[in-house]
Amino acid sequence: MKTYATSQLIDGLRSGDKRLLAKAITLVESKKAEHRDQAEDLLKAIMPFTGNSIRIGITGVPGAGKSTFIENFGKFAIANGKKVAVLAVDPSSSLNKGSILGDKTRMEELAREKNAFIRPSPTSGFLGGIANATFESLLLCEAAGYDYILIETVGVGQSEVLVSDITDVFLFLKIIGGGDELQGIKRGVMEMVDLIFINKVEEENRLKAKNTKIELLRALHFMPSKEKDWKVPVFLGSALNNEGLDAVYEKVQEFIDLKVATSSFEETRKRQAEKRFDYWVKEYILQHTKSGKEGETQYDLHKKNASDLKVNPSSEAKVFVEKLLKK
Ligand SMILES: Nc1nc2c(ncn2[C@@H]2O[C@H](COP(=O)(O)OP(=O)(O)OP(=O)(O)O)[C@@H](O)[C@H]2O)c(=O)[nH]1
Ligand SMILES: [Mg+2]
Repeated sequence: MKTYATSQLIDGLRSGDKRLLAKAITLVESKKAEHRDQAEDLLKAIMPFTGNSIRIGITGVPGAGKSTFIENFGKFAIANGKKVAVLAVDPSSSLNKGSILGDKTRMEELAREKNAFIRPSPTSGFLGGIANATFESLLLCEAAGYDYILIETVGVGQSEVLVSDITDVFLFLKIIGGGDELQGIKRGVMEMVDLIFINKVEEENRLKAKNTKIELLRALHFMPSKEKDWKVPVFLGSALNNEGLDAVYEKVQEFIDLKVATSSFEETRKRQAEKRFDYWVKEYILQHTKSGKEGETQYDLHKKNASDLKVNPSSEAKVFVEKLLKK
């Protein structure tokens, strides 16, 4: 990786250079010790310019139409004078180490917009998970002046870092007949969701979609509300035909206004920052214990003990950490 001076990255992203914004993201994504110092310098320097975007997580089963939705929603926001960044997380790319060609091509029109920035990232491989550095990437996009950060991810399953841990709005894209269990509608999603958009509603399935909406509203009625004074709305529309996205756009603003008015906006961001702090504490402790020749040897040795199945992994981890932190 070609190295850039921190000041060069800051000036670049602040002045709207998308190539340098991309370089900055690559830097914060790196776990290499030699990159971490610079990454932290960079994040420290841009901190005053962060926090001003609306962060939206968009989830749905593969093929639900997330990328199509983001493309048209993004274009709508841009037409309203906003700048839009997209962080698309592709679970498969961590397997083949590739980037998400599919998403890139599907968001072609948005990618051509001057006021749009699209960044595909690999995930840690978990459904609903986001890449380890998605939060830090989001901060860089904010410092670069983007008003909306749209994060695309599949499902909401178990993961170390969930998209709802770093966003203000959680939007669930549902398709009819996809199997509710499969779509995580029974649990998980319903507890986290702020807005639901039933996608691919066209003439032939409109009636079915309306019934699905009634069922969803009924189910939501029995859920404890995540946000005081907020009833999760269910929209019908078509991302492909650009139908219903303007209503979502307005509703997102209404939701943000409500959260700001009740202080829940700031409170949520504070709780999220605490979680992020804990994430990095663990990460840096792991890196610290593994650093240096002795650390590396000890790490490999104790990990091997665990993999031999003779000792239990948690006890072995405790022995390893205590030994190294005492040194
Ligand atoms: N008929 C119809 N097709 C749509 C609609 N929205 C998306 N599609 C199509 O559904 C397919 C999948 O759309 P994507 O936007 O790639 O879906 P995705 O959720 O991003 O998929 P993954 O990234 O693979 O999880 C594409 O062929 C889209 O053209 C819609 O409103 N109506
Ligand atoms: Mg997609």
